[in-house]
Amino acid sequence: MGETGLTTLSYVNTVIRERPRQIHKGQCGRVLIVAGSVGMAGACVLSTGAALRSGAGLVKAAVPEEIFPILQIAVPQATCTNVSDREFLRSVSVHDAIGIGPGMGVSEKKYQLIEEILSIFDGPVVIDADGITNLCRFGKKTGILKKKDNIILTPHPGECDRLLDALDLEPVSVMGRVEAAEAVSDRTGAVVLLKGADTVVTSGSGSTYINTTGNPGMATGGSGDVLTGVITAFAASGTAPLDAARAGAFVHGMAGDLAAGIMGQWGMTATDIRDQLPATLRGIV
Ligand code: NPW
Ligand code: AMP
Ligand code: MG
Repeated sequence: MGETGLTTLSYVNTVIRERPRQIHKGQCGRVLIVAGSVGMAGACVLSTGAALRSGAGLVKAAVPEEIFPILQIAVPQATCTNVSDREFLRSVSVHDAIGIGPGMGVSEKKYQLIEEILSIFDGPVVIDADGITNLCRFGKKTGILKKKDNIILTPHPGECDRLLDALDLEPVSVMGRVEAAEAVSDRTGAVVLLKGADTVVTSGSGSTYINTTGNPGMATGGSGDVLTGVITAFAASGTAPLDAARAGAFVHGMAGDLAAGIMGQWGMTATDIRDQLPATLRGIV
């Protein structure tokens, strides 16, 4: 284990900057969110909404057609495309960053979709939740797990255990949080964000940072789906993967702290975290 640093407000101030006066929406980041399924449309609503609330200029959700109406009503600013339509794959490369996984479901077909997107797209890709589970369950041991630039993996400890198992490593409880995150990063080449109190963000041993925001009120369903949207938006704006993950964890945690201040840790939900993103960013920029 190398030295670890902290992610603080003064660092995030250097990453999230004032917008140039002449900027237009096409220059603020084109985000694609591949998430949601019947029964988990909410995960996509949260990621997509969070990306919009984190400065993304244009956001598209790739979802099953059955849940278009939910998305279009809950997030009217986003467009929808049918994730099962192969035509959709042709538009993948116009995006600046892609977020894959929240509530997408776990199946061989979903795994193949992820592989296909990764083979087409060289920009930053945030892989979370079912995206990680698909890679672990259906990817060959050397599969995802083959080194590719620009990948950000955002596991919670349960998902991290799946990654560690796929890599023939011990679970988080044995390795320790920092060591586990660093090991996954070293082996995959990805930036790894291990969620929880004191979120760890690392691009491998020697470049590891502990987040300083957030609270136990964030232990609520959908909280991580919001984080996917935040990090994808930051990456789409041109922020490098390690910085996007560190700033994303900080901003998400700070929005959680604002939400807890208003709603309390017991009653706050993921939508409260999403809804505090604008005030959080207003306080930073
Ligand atoms: P246990 O049993 O709790 O101790 P899963 P998921 C273990 C979507 N969602 N935090 C845990 O252990 C997500 O985006 C949709 C969490 C259990 O064995 C995913 O796509 C919502 N778990 C999908 O649901 C809102 C921890 O890991 C396993 C842990 C499934 O995601 C909710 C849980 O992992 C949700 O976001 C930790 N600190 N440590 C929606 N409204 O549409 C250990 N575990 O099975 O991948 O379940 O995280 O709920
Ligand atoms: P997920 O499990 O994917 O929904 O993600 C949960 C999100 O809430 C992550 O960003 C975690 O870091 C955050 N979170 C969960 N529990 C805590 C906690 N006790 N303290 C701080 N942040 C937390
Ligand atoms: Mg999650």
